[in-house]
Amino acid sequence: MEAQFIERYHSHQPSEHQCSSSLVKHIKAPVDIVWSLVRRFDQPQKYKPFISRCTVKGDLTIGSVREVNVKSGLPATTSTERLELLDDEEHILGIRIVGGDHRLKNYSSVITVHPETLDGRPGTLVIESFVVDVPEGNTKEETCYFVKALINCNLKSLADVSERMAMQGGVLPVSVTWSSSNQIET
Ligand code: A8S
Repeated sequence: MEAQFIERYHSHQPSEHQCSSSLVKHIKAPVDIVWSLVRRFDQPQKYKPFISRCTVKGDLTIGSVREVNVKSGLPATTSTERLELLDDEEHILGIRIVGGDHRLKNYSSVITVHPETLDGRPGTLVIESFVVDVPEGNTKEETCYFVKALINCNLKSLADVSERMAMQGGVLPVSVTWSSSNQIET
């Protein structure tokens, strides 16, 4: 399954001076909850732990640009990012970094979310992939390691926030939910 999704949505074509990779996370929350966080191009700080602020110029359609402020302690303060792809049917978000005071040039990423069953409950498979230039003075390995560490933090936090939201949804025991909804319908 994973391999098929990666082939279908995450096949970047890195050139010689670029690095590319994909990361996978399994989340114990329904796909709707996870997608509701991922799709908010205007509010990445809802789950991304390194982002302090975000402002969007535009109407959140393809081509909209967001200005992201990064928390202190990181090797950057701002990033300018363009919305490349937002598909609410297939659950795909694509962005491209077009500016900022960091070292990630020609960075673009795709994140997709897919329903799956985890321990017999609705869960979500999240896949995020990227391609980026290897900066002068760095190796491919170093660049990949740095970006993957950041994305892993984002995906871990996405899981934490989603799972908390799923818990707060206050799912009733199956029997109670069923009998009460049956009574309303009949
Ligand atoms: C994302 C992915 C990444 C964000 C990186 C890799 C970044 O926001 C941080 C540090 C940097 O040096 C680059 O989807 C940049 O957020 C946390 C400012 C772009």
